[in-house]
Amino acid sequence: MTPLIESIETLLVDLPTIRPHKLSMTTMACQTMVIVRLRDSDGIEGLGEGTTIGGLAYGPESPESIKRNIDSYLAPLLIGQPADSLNALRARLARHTRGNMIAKSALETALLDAQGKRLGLPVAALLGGARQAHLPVLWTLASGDTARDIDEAFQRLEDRRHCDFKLKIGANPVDRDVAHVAAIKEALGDRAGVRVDVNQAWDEATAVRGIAALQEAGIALIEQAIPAREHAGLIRLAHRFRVPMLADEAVQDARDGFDLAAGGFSGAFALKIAKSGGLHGVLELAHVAQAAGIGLYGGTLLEGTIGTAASLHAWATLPELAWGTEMFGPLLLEDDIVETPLRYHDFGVELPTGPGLGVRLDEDKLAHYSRKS
Ligand code: MUC
Ligand code: MG
Repeated sequence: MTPLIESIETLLVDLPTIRPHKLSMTTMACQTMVIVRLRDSDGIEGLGEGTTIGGLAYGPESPESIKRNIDSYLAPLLIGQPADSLNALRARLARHTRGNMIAKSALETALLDAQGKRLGLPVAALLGGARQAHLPVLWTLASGDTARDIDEAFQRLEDRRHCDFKLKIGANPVDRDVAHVAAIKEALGDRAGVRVDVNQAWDEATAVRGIAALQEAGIALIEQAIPAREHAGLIRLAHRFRVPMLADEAVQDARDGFDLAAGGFSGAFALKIAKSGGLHGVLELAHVAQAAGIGLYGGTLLEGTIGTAASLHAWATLPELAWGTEMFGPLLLEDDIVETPLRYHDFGVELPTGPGLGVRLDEDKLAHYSRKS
């Protein structure tokens, strides 16, 4: 008998970060995850996670809106439906609700986790099978202090945790940011790759000035220097500079990817399950990028272990990603809500094995960190 979706529970979980994480639009001291527990009529439970950065600082969904919109609008569309018909369920959500891609990603993750557990298969196998079992992971230096960032980078290199670093800039005047980045690159030399993420903070004229200096300093990749909607500007920057551009906020899904590619963009796309409404949507974007010769990068919205594991299952189905991944979210958090953390070693992370996502909740930790009201 086909199992039906019986209930969907959402929890807000607040976990402190190991240090302040400073981006152009906010500084995080805590990460709030929306954890989804989806239960089917055959007793199987699927887990999902919907996470953003800094409340409403990053995008139009906040943790509270993700929870509320799942509870009020999305979950009622799924309850009572066949649990094993993911394509039909995605179409149903798309037909009756707009936007809310992080919420949809959390639900799709839970549906895939449940189906994997039901069939005894990892999520990657449901997506056609993993091509990689260990994926490279960079680290973001974003303490807001140059000397502290340099110490942090050397520690990570010594521990063989990370050998590529992304620097968050855009909060300070451009010359100060460039000096900060150049000092870190100079200290690290050829031992590590250094990239920057401006998180949309510059206008195009500032970007031209900043990128010229960053290119000179040996920076490998420039992420989202100008506002998300300025596709034409991003294409101009890609044509103007030798250093490649990485589109992040500018590219949510396959349609954005197609627009940018058709407009002549070259460089790379940051893939995020949260931007594309789940694993299938993000793989559609990856396929557009592949068809257009645009590089792939496995991105994060700083999810905890559940969202990170879900992303890894998607990235693992792709050929080697030109720019690796940034799936370090769990390492930025002081604690975890799963029984066995992901295994980070040799500058990367292992794809979890076992049915579904391959992660199990630690119920005591979950209860401890769950918001009570
Ligand atoms: C972003 O915009 O890329 C990814 C790593 C990080 O530190 O912040 C995120 C968001
Ligand atoms: Mg980014």
